[in-house]
Amino acid sequence: MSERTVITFGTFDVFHVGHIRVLQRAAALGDRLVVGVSADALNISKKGRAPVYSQDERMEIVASLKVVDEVFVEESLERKRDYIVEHGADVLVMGDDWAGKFDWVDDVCEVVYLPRTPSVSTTGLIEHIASLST
Ligand code: C2G
Repeated sequence: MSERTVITFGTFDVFHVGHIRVLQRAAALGDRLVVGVSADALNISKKGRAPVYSQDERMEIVASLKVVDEVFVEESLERKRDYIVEHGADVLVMGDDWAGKFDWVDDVCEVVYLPRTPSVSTTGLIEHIASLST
């Protein structure tokens, strides 16, 4: 039987336990996990601010994880189908904060939304850290 490739996407800024858990659960759905790490420019256009960690740092962190086989830069949300085809992915995994948003790629692969880990977020961590200095 051929290898089953899983693909997922994310910013993974200020890396935390919610990030590793979604990557572990994604990896468990196949034999090989490919991760698209969103570009700094994509974040600025999407969230109106640059990530705390640069795209090179975020790529380095994600690439170092034992559940991750390959990383690449995600330049645009609209190119999702191209990335899936280029990397030969059989399944797209996204957290359920994106539920339904990427169903339009279901002609090229299976689409799975996994529940987010409760009570942890990059925004919450940034606010917490900022509050320590006031
Ligand atoms: N996540 C999670 N639990 C949390 C926080 C995040 O499971 N408590 C998951 C998200 O659902 C996502 C992944 O971790 O699957 C990365 O989250 P973000 O870095 O917030 O990614 P985002 O900015 O939503 O970028 O193409 C889509 C984008 O690149 C996704």
